[in-house]
Amino acid sequence: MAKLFRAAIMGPPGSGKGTICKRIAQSFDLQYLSSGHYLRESIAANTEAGVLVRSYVERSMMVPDHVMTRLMLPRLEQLIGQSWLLDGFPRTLSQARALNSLCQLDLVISLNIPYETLRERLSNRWVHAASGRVYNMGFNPPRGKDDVTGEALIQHDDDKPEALLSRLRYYKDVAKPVMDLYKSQGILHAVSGTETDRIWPYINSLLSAKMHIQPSGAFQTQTPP
Ligand code: G5P
Ligand code: MG
Repeated sequence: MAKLFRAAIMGPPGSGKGTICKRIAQSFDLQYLSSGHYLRESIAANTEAGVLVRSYVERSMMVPDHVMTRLMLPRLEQLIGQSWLLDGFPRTLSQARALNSLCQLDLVISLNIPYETLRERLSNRWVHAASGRVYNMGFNPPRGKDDVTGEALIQHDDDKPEALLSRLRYYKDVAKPVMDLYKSQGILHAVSGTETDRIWPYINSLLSAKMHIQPSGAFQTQTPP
């Protein structure tokens, strides 16, 4: 049986976590768990927890740690014996410690994307409110409205430059101790760049080396010499 492999991707809003995770999941056949996806699922279910979650997510604020760990850890417990990849969790030291008490990660990738790039991307970002599907008018444009439902897309107020700057400052402060923890464990790899397509070959090689396998799937061949 192949060795288990557990990884997480960290990065500020708009850094490309979701885009890269989808490529990794497809190429390396890993289970992919996105904190944002589960939060939106709980909002859609309109449970008591979902109503609480909505009040944070709508203002692009961090959801409290105890809510996050209660949402994520049971899902990971169900994946005992499987390899997986986390998108957007853990984001705080408290979340990282809770995760550590369940299992040890093999690799953490931190996306280091310049502010100007994030600003430009997020100002081009349109979202299908009900599902959370994200489009970028330049990089992955919709075919008019939402590709799946045909419903209208919206733009978040929090993606405006002033709000974005304070969100990014906050992200840095909170992420620093998490990155220090993973650095001390020798599993942190920081990747810098302005384009996902250029970052991807590096991440692809990193994962191939760490997992001792050749990737399969749609994103195998990239950047000819
Ligand atoms: P989410 O859903 O995790 P964010 O804000 O962290 O939300 P987001 O927006 O999902 O992050 P991303 O996944 O890092 O961004 O990036 P992406 O969606 O792949 O790419 C961003 C945009 O850029 C897309 O339009 C994409 O097409 C485009 N793009 C990608 N690459 C390129 C490129 O090379 N070029 C160009 N031009 N475009 C590109 O979390 C939502 C909320 O839930 C809460 C928080 O409130 C959060 O705001 N939350 C938590 N709270 C506490 N603890 C946690 N662990 C939490 N997790 C989530
Ligand atoms: Mg995302």
